[in-house]
Amino acid sequence: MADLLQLLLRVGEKAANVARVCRQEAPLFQLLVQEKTGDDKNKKFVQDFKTLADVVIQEMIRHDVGTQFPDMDGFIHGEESNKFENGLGESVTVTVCSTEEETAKLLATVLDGDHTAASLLAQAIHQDLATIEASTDGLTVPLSPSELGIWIDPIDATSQYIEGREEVVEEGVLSPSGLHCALVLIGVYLRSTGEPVMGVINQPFNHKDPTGGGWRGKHYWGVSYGNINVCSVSPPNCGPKGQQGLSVVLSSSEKQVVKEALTSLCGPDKLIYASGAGYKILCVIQGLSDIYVLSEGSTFKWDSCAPHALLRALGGGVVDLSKSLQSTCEGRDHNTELIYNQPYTEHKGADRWANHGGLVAYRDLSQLRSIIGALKGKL
Ligand code: 2IP
Ligand code: CA
Repeated sequence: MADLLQLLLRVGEKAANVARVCRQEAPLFQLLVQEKTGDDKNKKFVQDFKTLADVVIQEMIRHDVGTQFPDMDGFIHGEESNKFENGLGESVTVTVCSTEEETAKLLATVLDGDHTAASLLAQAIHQDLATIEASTDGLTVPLSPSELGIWIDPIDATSQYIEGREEVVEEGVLSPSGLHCALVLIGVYLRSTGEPVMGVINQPFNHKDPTGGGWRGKHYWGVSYGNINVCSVSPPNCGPKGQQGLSVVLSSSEKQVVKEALTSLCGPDKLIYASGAGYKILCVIQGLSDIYVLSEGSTFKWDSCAPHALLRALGGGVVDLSKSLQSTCEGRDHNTELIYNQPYTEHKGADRWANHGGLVAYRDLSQLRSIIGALKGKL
């Protein structure tokens, strides 16, 4: 597991590099921000470039993990399908090839022959990165790759990534929108039970290099299995809090009835709105907010798996909101925690992997109970 964690940290950093390169290199940036529709759309160009950037990152992670851990092949899932169809009805499967040149050639076919853009992307994909500094020494977890599966969100909060607003983010303060909300999320779950056991989060746009060297990223990781709970983020030292002190982070599109119930519980000024499902859970992990509540089924397994593992390592978790509202269990109800190995078979496509019941991300069980109590009978 320590080997797998090291590899995921490295591929997370490579993914962040690809995300940064797409914004830094003019030929790629132009493709990223242009939305071609109708007559403007070149029929040889597949879908949009942002989808291609997502797929390229996802396939790179799949390739690198599958090469080092062949037992995980077939259990590495992501948000995007790697099969593209262009406006001419031609189908192209985007994969990472064994050499940079071959990958560039394949990418050029979906970039309508733009060899400059294809080469820049291929270069970032095939870059060999040094080992990432992480105090994983002595970390042994009795799990083998053949017991594990992976969920990848190549770039969460894509809209913030495309819009690209550069906020000056103060350390330790939740900042609602901007490039820093875009995250690479890689979560590992146990195939048998579906519980999240390891997570790597890379924030490609954490801060700007003060010497003018462009954006610098930051990574976070956690492992939670049995008695082993290790997280790169120290548990926030919040001290005991009354209900009036609880802060809740929400999607700006959250329902009015939820906002009202939570305002009654926590008091005014305690509801904060932020972009990105992954970023909101990261805010709970870092103690920038106590709880994240989402009443809609608008997130997916790839959004929650990685940050869920970090929260578990800190003693918290992520529960299904609608199951929690029905539960009569007094203590921790393990049946309400989100799991990652079972699709909703009555749904189709990506919706099979949605967190349909909504979710609540928490660090402290008593705070979760207060929130569930406040929402009971309201939804
Ligand atoms: C999105 C993204 C959105 C989020 C949505 C996710 O993933 O994180 O920001 O909505 O749930 O599925 P909101 O910001 O309202 O919480 P992606 O950007 O990868 O599509
Ligand atoms: Ca997402």
